[in-house]
Amino acid sequence: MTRSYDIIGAPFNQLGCVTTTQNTVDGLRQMDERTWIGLTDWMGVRVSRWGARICDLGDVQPNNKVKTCIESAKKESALAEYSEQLKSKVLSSYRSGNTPITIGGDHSIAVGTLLATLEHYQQNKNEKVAIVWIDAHADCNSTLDSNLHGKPLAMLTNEYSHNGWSIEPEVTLSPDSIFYIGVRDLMPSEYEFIKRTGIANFGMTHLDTVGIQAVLIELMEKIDSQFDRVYLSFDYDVLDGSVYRACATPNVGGLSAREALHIVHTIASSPKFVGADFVEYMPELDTNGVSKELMVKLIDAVWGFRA
Ligand SMILES: [Mn+2]
Repeated sequence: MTRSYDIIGAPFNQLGCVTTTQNTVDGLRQMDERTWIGLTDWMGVRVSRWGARICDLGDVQPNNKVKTCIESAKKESALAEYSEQLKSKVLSSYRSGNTPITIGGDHSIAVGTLLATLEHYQQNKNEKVAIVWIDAHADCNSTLDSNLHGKPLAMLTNEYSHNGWSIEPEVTLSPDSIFYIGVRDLMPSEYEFIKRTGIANFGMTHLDTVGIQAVLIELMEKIDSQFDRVYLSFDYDVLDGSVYRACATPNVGGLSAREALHIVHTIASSPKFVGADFVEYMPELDTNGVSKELMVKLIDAVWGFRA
């Protein structure tokens, strides 16, 4: 099967602990004086020389309602509205038979991409979707404090119930469909939630002990035997923060570039793979362009290329 990939920009960076109105997706697309690489140029090479089928659909810009909600500090309402916008773009990619790759934005944009994924596969086709969440953080904080980019999995599993937030039962994410890789910085409510629900957590200690290949074999066996589809959500901060610091919350002791490329390539090679997010990368914090080069390589790994 030759896949057709859609790139969808989600430059929504208002719900993290560092906000920006700069277009973080364009920062990744464009080549600049620091590096020889930019996503647009690289995509052009894959399409023209390698026959890849990739189309950049442009950005889902927050509409005026989202902006008004942000200005009046109605963050849950802003996210609900932006998620509707992003969801319809991702759904149309699925309906065209394509594989959407959404580039954020902070991790709150995964609410929109996953609502589309759960509506298309879980609600409409009654298929079970595994969500592989590659992140330094568990992003299932259900308390009212701190920022919404640390809560998308609480919001999608209906564990978060503040300021009118709720999810329809048909598209609620089941905790047993979540697989963490690289999580190493939990909040108490997250620790309790993971313990209570038994979410699979391939943390760094486990990775240190058995190695990345053993983790991937175990993960892919579970997906092959228990799920119909797999979706990948990649948070830049899962990478080792001693090198990769172009985000709001760099975290030392994470994945190496090789490990991250191996994980992304393996999951995206599965016939059950349906789509991916890449979030939290902030080009303006990328002082030497190394992170940008890795981000482009990671997306290239989704397209099936790996060196
Ligand atoms: Mn995250």
